[in-house]
Amino acid sequence: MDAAAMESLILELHAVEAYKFGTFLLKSGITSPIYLDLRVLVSHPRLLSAVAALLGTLVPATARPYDLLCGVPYTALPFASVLSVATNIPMILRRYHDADASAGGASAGVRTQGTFRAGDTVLIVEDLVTSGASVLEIVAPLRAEGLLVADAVVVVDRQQGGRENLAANGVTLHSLMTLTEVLAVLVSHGKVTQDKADEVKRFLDANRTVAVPPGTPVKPKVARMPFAERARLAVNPMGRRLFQVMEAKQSNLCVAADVQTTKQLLELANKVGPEICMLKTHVDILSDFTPDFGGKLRSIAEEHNFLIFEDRKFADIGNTVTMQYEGGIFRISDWADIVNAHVVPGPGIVDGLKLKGLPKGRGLLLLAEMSSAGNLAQGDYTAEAVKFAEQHSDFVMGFISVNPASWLTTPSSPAFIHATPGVQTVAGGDSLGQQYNTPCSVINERGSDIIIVGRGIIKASNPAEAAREYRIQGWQAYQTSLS
Ligand code: S5P
Repeated sequence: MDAAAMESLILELHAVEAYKFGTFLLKSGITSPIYLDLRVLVSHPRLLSAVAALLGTLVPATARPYDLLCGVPYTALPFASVLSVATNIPMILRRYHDADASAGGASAGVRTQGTFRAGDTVLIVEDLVTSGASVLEIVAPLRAEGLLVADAVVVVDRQQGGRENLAANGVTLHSLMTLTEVLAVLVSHGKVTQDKADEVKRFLDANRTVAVPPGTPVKPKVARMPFAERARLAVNPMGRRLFQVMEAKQSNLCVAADVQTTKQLLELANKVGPEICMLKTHVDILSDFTPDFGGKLRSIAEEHNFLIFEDRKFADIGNTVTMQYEGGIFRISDWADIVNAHVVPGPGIVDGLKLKGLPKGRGLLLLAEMSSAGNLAQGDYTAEAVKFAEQHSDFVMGFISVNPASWLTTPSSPAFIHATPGVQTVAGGDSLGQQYNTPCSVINERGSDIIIVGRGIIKASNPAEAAREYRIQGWQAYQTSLS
């Protein structure tokens, strides 16, 4: 917007009393000598539609195309609606508080309304930004649903840290005007006195960085190194390869293929293959296992470039597990790139598995934690699993973890990978003790690397599509958490 257009817009907003001078307590908790009330625009449709159109020019769709608009409730909803109608870009609606979602009515419980798909890009529309907290409150749940949010447009940037807080969370702020620009125009047109303007300036100088209030979903708790760098740190070759596959396919999704027959499993592997870095099997569930199963699965894995993880959960003494790993009907070590083990028997279990697995270039995940309610893998037990891994980093590539952020302390930890089961798009559980967290929480808050999803994908009406959505959510969460 050029200077003349901005000047006339500022004067028009002044004429409808959008700028108020006095003493005001802002949502961010600070007392301000100026208050911007853009709600008044609903009484001035022509001006409202002019402002909405200008907001639409801030991020030209040609520069950064977006699929959807989302207004921050409530003041910005009319701006977003008018812009949506004018541009034919659909909107989505977020409720103001989660509590609103539990109110009765047909849409009770629905958090984001409107039609959208994971991977759609969303432009956030807001009236003004102080700390940026209101925008971040909307961005976090949208991202948790797999939507991509990179830009927010606002009428006024109050220049109090919002731009920086948003940038720290991967959102670029685009504003029609700043508070400084508003003051300059109003003073030059004699609409406010120089004294008043100076008071506002002093206030701005004293409140340049308004902190985001506690509890606002902000930067992920976990800052991490890119998988590509961690591939170089990994000691176990299969661990290195997994990091590389994840980077190449932009996928940190592992599907738990808990189906009953080899036919179903191979079909599923073909369907979800393009989306995953790893396929997890429970081969002892299959009712029709035949010795050619491993070869068939390996050729699908090669075609789609994923690794095979047999979730055998070995738990016996070293000598026994060597036989369980190599022999029997399943001959797991012949076809599974990765297996896992409990640490309850002591380090001998790792020695035993390593004896058979290492010469074949395989890798081992240790169960440091479990997802089921009331499980005993915690505290000292988890710490022991870390010690075992460090002592055998040539074979142990990482962990089955649930909340590694709470126990990751050792310097070697970036070399190890964390895979977390108990993942669905909605937190909750099943009737047998399974506990679910969302992809965003698993990666960003709990500090894991890989989401393991079973029923969330295999019971979906379209598992390939569901896998795509989980992959996007998991990968987006990873990207947000890059340091
Ligand atoms: O602690 C654990 C460890 C594992 S490997 N909790 C788990 O749920 N798993 C496995 O992850 C479990 O055996 C199943 O194959 C998968 C979770 O499946 P879902 O259907 O609950 O997603």
